[in-house]
Amino acid sequence: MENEKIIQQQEKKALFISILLMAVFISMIVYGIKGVGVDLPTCISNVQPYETGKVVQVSDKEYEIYYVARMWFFDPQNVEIPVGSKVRIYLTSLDVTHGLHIWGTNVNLMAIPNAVNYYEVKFNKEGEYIVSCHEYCGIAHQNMIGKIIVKSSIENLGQNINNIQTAAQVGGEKTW
Ligand SMILES: [Cu+2]
Repeated sequence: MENEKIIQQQEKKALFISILLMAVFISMIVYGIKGVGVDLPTCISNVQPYETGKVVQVSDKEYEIYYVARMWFFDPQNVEIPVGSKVRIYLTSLDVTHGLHIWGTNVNLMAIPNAVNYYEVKFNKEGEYIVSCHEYCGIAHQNMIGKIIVKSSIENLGQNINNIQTAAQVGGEKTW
């Protein structure tokens, strides 16, 4: 009888600790999403697969980069944006499965033919961010390198203005 009581108490303790642990784990997930802004990359269906890469300036510090991955380069290869920009990244592939990782950020997407993957990132620090393929895609896989150059102000951007379309030019349309 005495033994049963002790076992019951120990069971209660174990139950309490496991519930407490569950609460800690769930609150860590909530903190990750709300506090740190951790998000999962998503495959989206409201953007048609496209064949040419482009950079769209939506507003002052808001950009969209439409990446195309193919053997063995990214289009666009180099992109310049002002510091503090919010960038929506769209990615598709024209041939095989590639990957896209932006060094120093948590952007890590797969480039899949006939599908568009999406992630949003904010660049708070100036510098050159390497964009590389992380999915072995053939003989020249290691050449799949691009750059996102984050500059202190928009006046310093040296890129060809023809490569940038404003949202008005695109007409807010996300289909081609
Ligand atoms: Cu590759």
